[in-house]
Amino acid sequence: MADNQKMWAELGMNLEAHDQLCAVLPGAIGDVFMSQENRPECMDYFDMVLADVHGLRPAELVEFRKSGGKVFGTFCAYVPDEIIFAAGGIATGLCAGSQFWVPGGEKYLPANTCPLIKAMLGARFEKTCPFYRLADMYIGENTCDGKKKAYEILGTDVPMHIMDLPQMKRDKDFKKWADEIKDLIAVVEKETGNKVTEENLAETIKKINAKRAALQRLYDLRKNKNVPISGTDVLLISQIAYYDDPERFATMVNKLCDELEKRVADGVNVAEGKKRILVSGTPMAIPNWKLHNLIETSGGVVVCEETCTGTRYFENQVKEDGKNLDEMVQNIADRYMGINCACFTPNTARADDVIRLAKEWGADGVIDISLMFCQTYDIEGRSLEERCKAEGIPFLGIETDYTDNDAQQLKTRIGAFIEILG
Ligand code: BJ8
Repeated sequence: MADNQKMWAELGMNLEAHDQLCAVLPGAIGDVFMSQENRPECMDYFDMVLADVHGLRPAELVEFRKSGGKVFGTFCAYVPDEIIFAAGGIATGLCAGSQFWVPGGEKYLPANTCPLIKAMLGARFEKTCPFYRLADMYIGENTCDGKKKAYEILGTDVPMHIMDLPQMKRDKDFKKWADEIKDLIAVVEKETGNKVTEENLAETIKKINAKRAALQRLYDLRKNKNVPISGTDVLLISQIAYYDDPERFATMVNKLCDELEKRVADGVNVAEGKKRILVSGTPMAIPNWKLHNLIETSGGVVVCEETCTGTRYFENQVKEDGKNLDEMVQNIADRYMGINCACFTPNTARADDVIRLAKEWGADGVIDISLMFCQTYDIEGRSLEERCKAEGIPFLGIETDYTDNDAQQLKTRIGAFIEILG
């Protein structure tokens, strides 16, 4: 802890404010995670990472920087980690899921902005997140309007590169995204002083694919009638995926999956008598566990997430058959353009995904979440509801933020929804 304090001070953090943030974490971990019964033993690793979330990984990244390495902060599932790692850099997620950072963000943004975006700015400008402090460069992306404008403000304080994400999926958009990835290559090469080559890119494509495969394996285990792990625990793992070392992360997830396979064989079920819920919608950045906690303490179990802290992050591999840099980049572009975010139009494929996932994971109902003031997901929620209803899948739409102000009301609504699932 003393070492952490020294590191945080050297990173120029506001230690007093940061102490306040750290003070609430143990209680939250106890309430949300430790109160669960019959957790898999291999959750130990992820619990440890969480307990020292601002210490362990930041210390590794600080050491990496001391040896000349460059760290790139990212905010979106479309930014291809493969490129950053191929250039010898490290990519780390900078998603912000705590209400603690929201008031800080409101100093720069209108109050009616999505809490995720406000928290991003609060985390940076209030100097209370080591990841935000240590990243040498941020890689943003043109997705929703709020993020776009927030990146302009972040860019006044930290080097930023913005990727221009196409918002349609025509052939020319796939090519355009490949061009954007080539621009990213030039940016990270300049920052790191290293070249992206066919050899190192082929290696990182395999490495990130292995991480995706581990997550897919974990998710597939939740298809079982006996659910071997809670949705809350899997959400934590999906959040950690954004910033842990990819190889170590894949190893630990696979180790957990070995244990879960045994649990399934032994008939262990952490959700006896509970209703199976598919969660869809906006991402839940760490430490946003609000919805999962409400569902899983109201008679439900989350068996799958169609979110960027869920299937959108890991479904579909990058093809490994690229014979030269151009082909490899196009393969990367094709995989990422397969993500169905609500910032695209038309985006009917996302509803197809939700229906497919609900069927494959045997969900009794879908709970769709939109972070407050997220127009694209909120608007899409309506057509999603129609599609689900047409398929006979019960649907509940929720709009919420990071506060607990609506927790009681949501618990009542979620409880009532789960009850009608029979
Ligand atoms: S690929 S979901 S990570 S853009 S919730 S900030 S959309 S107003 S996060 Fe996202 Fe990439 Fe899409 Fe995924 Fe804006 Fe909506 Fe806020 Fe959002």
